[in-house]
Amino acid sequence: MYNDLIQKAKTVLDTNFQPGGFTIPSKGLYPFQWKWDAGFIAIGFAHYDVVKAKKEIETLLNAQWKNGFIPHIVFHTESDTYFPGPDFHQSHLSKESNPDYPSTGMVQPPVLGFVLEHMLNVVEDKKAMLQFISTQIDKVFWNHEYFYKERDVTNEGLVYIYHNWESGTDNSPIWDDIWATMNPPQYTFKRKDTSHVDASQRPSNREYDHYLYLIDIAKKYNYEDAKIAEHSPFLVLDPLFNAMLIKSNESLINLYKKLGGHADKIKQLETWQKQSVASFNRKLFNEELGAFVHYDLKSDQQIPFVCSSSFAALYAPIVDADRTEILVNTLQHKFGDESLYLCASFDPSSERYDPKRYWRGPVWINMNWILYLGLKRAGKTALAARIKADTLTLLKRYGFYEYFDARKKVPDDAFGGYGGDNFSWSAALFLDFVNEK
Ligand code: 9WN
Repeated sequence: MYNDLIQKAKTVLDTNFQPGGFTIPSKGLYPFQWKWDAGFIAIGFAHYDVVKAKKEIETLLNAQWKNGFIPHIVFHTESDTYFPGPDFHQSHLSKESNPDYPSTGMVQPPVLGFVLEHMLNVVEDKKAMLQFISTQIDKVFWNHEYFYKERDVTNEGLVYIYHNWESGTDNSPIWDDIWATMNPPQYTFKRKDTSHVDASQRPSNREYDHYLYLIDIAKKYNYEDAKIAEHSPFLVLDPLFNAMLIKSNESLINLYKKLGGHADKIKQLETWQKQSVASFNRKLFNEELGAFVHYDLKSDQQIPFVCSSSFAALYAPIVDADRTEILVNTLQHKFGDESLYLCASFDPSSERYDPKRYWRGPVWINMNWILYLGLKRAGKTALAARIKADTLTLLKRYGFYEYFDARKKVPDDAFGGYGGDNFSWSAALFLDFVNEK
């Protein structure tokens, strides 16, 4: 049924795979290796080219810093089609950075634990994959150790992000109130993204000023975590980021058990996990909204908006039966209107919702994949089936775009595929959806 599209998805991935052994998310727009993209891409490759799948993980982990940090972008090669590049980020300012790999000084959601477990589930030759995992898993464990040591300022088992790009959901309306507390200078720079993508689908220039200013603050303190935590106006507990960490903790425990030994690491992961799960439920649940929300550590209060990140917890061992009902109810009520594809990235009833612009409303395939697996885990098979069907419909209707209009009927029959075309994780996760056993 999907034979043509499967072939196209493989072509997208194979074309985006670079001689250096990593895959770019989209030609021109994103010419380097991104962390959470690499994880989703490796899952796609695991379905038909295990060598590339392993290479993707290896190449990313080679860029790990001395303190276990894994950067959000690794600048393996030079390119002048993206801003801000290595010259702006200057990772060398950090004494912890990896001198062999210029990178950014920020992170992205910790997907690698569950990516390794998912790759193992997908491949035929489990023995060979486990052998590969045994060579990489300690680096992922060490990355979690970094998070718990350096990014858990309140000692609650929840890790903060200091930049919207760390969340992966870059210009979500969630950050608007934080921007309102800042007054960054107006930067003079040449946007590169808007030469690849219509400006109406991307963040505004003023939003970019905020993004760049946060990086400048981090640079001023040579990317030292404690100093960033003290001085950055942006310090947030993100429910997607922390759910990914908890899911990956669970996967690391499962994988270490399969590998045998490693009792000390399993014990450590279980200790982190217990505290993280309890704090996640206590601090990030908003009773009134019936969903998990972001928490602003600077103003010491929740950010009361529902977005697709609010439901990521379903994919991890976080939510009890009662809360699952509440959460699924909110998802259905707020996002489940039949005129919309699941799942808009931001509450469609909010005045901040924008169906075209980046993370302010459109549907993203990686979020749908997380929510799909989460709903399945929660036993909500009908809603899970709907989100999978919607995902496949969108990809068939528009192709492997970066994000999609959630409206089934786009005004004036306009084209609803947005952002970069031939986008790697849309192709990769399509392969995972259609090859599901
Ligand atoms: C900044 C690569 C990345 C994704 C992010 C997505 C977008 C970058 C940008 O592209 O962000 O990291 O320049 O807009 O928001 O989730 O990892 O695909």
